[in-house]
Amino acid sequence: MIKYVKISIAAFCIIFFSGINGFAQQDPTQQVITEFQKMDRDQNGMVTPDEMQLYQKEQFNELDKDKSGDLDAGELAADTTKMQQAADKDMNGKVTQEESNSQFKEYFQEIDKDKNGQISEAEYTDYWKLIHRF
Ligand SMILES: [Ca+2]
Ligand SMILES: [Ca+2]
Ligand SMILES: [Ca+2]
Repeated sequence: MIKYVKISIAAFCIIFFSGINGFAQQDPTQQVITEFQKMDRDQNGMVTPDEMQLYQKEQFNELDKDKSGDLDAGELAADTTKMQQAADKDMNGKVTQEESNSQFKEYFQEIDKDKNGQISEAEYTDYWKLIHRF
């Protein structure tokens, strides 16, 4: 199983890097890269834990339309990245700031494959490719 996943990442990288200029706007890979660039504040090509937390807060506040401090089902429906939706650990249909915060810390650990404390664009796109299988 692990072997299979590694092979598919390698295959993806080849397709990804050789085909990047040909990708259309609506390509999911392009959307993921756009999201990565939003996270990468200083645009140095790496996302730090601080940058991840800033992104989390911004995304949360943007979705929290009624400023109640948590995201209800209606607000979560507007979450196009689905990153906040996954944070509802107790499955009560609401995501608190605390849940959201700890979810993004988990994301960081999961995405940072080489454990160097920073997320590269390749690590980020590989992660979403595995999740969404595009
Ligand atoms: Ca950065
Ligand atoms: Ca709310
Ligand atoms: Ca890394």
